[in-house]
Parts: sequence; C-alpha cells; structure tokens
Amino acid sequence: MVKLSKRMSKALRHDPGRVGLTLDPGGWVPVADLLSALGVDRGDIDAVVAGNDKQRFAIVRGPDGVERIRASQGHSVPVDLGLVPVEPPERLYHGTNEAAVASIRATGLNRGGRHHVHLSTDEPTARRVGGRRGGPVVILEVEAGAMARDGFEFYRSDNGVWLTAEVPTRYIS
Ligand code: HQG
Repeated sequence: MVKLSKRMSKALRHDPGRVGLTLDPGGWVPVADLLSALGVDRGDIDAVVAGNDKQRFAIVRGPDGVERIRASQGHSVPVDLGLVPVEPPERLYHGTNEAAVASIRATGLNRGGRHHVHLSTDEPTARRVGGRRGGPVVILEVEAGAMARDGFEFYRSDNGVWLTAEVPTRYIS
C-alpha cells in the first residue's frame, strides 16, 4: 500500500506525463484514468485514500458525475489548488534535518521544488516530517502571526498542512 501511495504521489504531484496522465488546472484526474494509468483497481486506490495517515489524496464527484482524484498538496508540477489565504495560528513548526539548519538560518525557509514551504501546527508532526530522511531532527518555530501581520499569506491544505511561499530568517526562532 505504501508502494502504491508513492506511485500515486508521483503520478498526481510530480510526473503525471510519465504514466500518460494530464492533470486539470486544479490538479484533478478522473479516477478511471488513474486506474488504467497505474494498472490497479478501484479497491486498491480506495484503500490508499482511506488508509492514508495524512489524507494525501481526495476524491470528489463532479457535477458531470465523474469521480476525480487529486493530491491535496505537495505538487511540483504547476496546479492551482484554489487555496484561499487564511489567518494562521501565532506559531507554526517546521521539522528539518540538522544538516539544513545553517543554510536555513542564512537564507530562510524556501520552497525548493514544491509550491510552498510546509509547516505543521504541532511539534510532534514537525518532528515526523523532519525525520523522514533520517539523521538528527531540528524543530524550528515560525512566527506565523507576525508574518501574517506583515502581509505574508498563509494557506491550509485540505489535509491540514500549513503552506506559505517563504519564511524569512527574522521570523524563525
Ligand atoms: C529544507 C511530506 C536548506 C526543508 C511532509 C526540508 C510534508 C532548506 C527540505 C511535505 C532551506 C525540503 C513537505 C534552506 C528549506 N536551506 N534547506 N534555505 N529551506 N529547506 O520534502 O517540509 O509525505 O520539499 O527544511 O509530511 O520536508 O510528501 O519539504 O527539509 O508535509 O505527503 O528543504 O512532505 O509530505 O524538503 O516536507 P521537502 P518538507 P508527503
């Protein structure tokens, strides 16, 4: 299931063309197209969508009756998720590898290949994110409230991840 989840992430976030898919502007593809592109059946996809710890994928039925699926966040291909700016909590957290900290202290958090910098509402979640690649984890506190008051926009993905374009060093403590 983890393997299928990774294949779905790749197809729906990073490289749809590789499996012959085209995402619509909002990042959606018909579920039926994903099934044939990946050679899996509906039960497999439903198991990933339902079982996914982070609710990475969402399925909706359009007004045309067609069921579509997309990744809720994390794309590297251009998509417009239709996210609306919302007021963030005063503090958000970013977990990262110790090796990245000097560079982050120098240049702030940047979005790399993704659309946004990803932030968590709580430290345990940030710790999990930061620990994905192994090695010692550092949790950075982001003064999200101050950023918002200074005009930076924040978004929250369907699955509760906080997103912003960048975090300058002065807001990182
Ligand atoms: C680091 C997972 C050096 C940043 C998670 C991170 C998340 C810098 C890495 C989602 C830097 C990027 C995103 C700078 C940032 N210098 N390093 N100036 N600014 N970095 O994977 O936040 O499983 O793109 O600290 O749960 O780790 O994909 O971002 O270590 O929600 O659903 O550059 O990915 O979700 O790594 O994780 P990533 P992330 P999924």
